[in-house]
Amino acid sequence: MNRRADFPLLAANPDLHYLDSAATSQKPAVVLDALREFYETSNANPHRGAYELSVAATDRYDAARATLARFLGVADADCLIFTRGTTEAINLVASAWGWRNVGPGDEIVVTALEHHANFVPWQQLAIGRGATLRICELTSDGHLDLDHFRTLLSSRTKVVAFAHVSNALGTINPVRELVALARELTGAVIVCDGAQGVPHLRVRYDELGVDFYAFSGHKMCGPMAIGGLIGPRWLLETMPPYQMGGDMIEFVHDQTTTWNVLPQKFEAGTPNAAGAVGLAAAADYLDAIGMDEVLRHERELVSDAYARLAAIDGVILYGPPPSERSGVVSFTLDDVHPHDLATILDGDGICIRAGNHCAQPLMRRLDVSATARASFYVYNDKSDTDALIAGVLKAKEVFGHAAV
Ligand code: 7TS
Repeated sequence: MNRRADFPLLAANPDLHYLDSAATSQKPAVVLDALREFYETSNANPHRGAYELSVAATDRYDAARATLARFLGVADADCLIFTRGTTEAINLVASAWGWRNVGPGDEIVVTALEHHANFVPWQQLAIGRGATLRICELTSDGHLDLDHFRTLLSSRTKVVAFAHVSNALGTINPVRELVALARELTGAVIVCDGAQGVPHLRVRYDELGVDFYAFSGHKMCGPMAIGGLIGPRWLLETMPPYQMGGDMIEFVHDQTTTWNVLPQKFEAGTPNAAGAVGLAAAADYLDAIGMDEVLRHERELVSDAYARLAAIDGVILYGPPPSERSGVVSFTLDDVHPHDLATILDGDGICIRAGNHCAQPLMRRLDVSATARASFYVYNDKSDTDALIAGVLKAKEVFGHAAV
């Protein structure tokens, strides 16, 4: 089905082939309308005023949280904290929980396919607290090596952090298996980076078994600078606030302060209420398509792209087979630098990502400095793949290699 017409930027640029949705998705009109409608009808600072308009803003913000909680299978909506996105959500856990609970001799387990947002906060926590960072390696086809993962886990493990889906390879990690191993062998807090999970898979937080789950709105058709952290109430209640200021306090005495209840304890300052309302509209949009259909559509496109790229002499593809990944395909072409390839493609209106995808530890393991990455979403169709393949063949010619 062609959903391109739902997205004003794409509808206005019929020749544009947007294949960088893993970086950020385009936004449907229903999301842009929701943002505008919030500011036109309900704009006031939530939680601050006793007047009707402020109550309306608060209601809209709370309703957005309830919508997201439903969409993500979170029974206790107060345990869904709005953040700027995945990066802030993971930093919140590493700071508020990590710095109190991780110490010398403890271990933190991460994986080699993490985005820096789920790697550097843990690495720096380990350095700062005298703990050890342990890194789960990958199999040759871009899956986590579960045998290695098992060997890293022990009673010393305080945190186990992994992505739901890899942004660079599209690998879908076996979350329940990872959780089962971590629960069996450690007493660790389990953190899942869902930045590439929520946009592409049907996520039921309450069934995943992880403790913390982080996500970003802008990769799931929502606005930028809104996303969230989901966590268990008992853990969130024992954690100190991450930031201090308005809204997150109960009483401020001269020398001490007590904290507000969840979720406000972790939402200091004026919230991005319009963003939350826009994000709820995005969740409703995806829900109407159905997340199973989203993944089916992406798989169809990525399978076709994978097969056609594989048929081009000089293309190397990275990661698991298409049936085991989300809508991402990472590749290199001969000795053409991925940035040069992206520039050639850009000349024909084809937007792909080139670089290390904020996953330098992964690039080292793949033994490349960068890859080209095309990522598909609900608005892409076969014409985008046709353009991609034509662009890659053209780049081969431009850089002096005979096209197949
Ligand atoms: N984790 C993963 C798996 C991601 O893909 C990203 C962003 C983040 C965390 C950070 O999300 P943010 O919304 O807080 O920035 N990934 C990408 C990408 O692949 N290209 O640009 C951003």
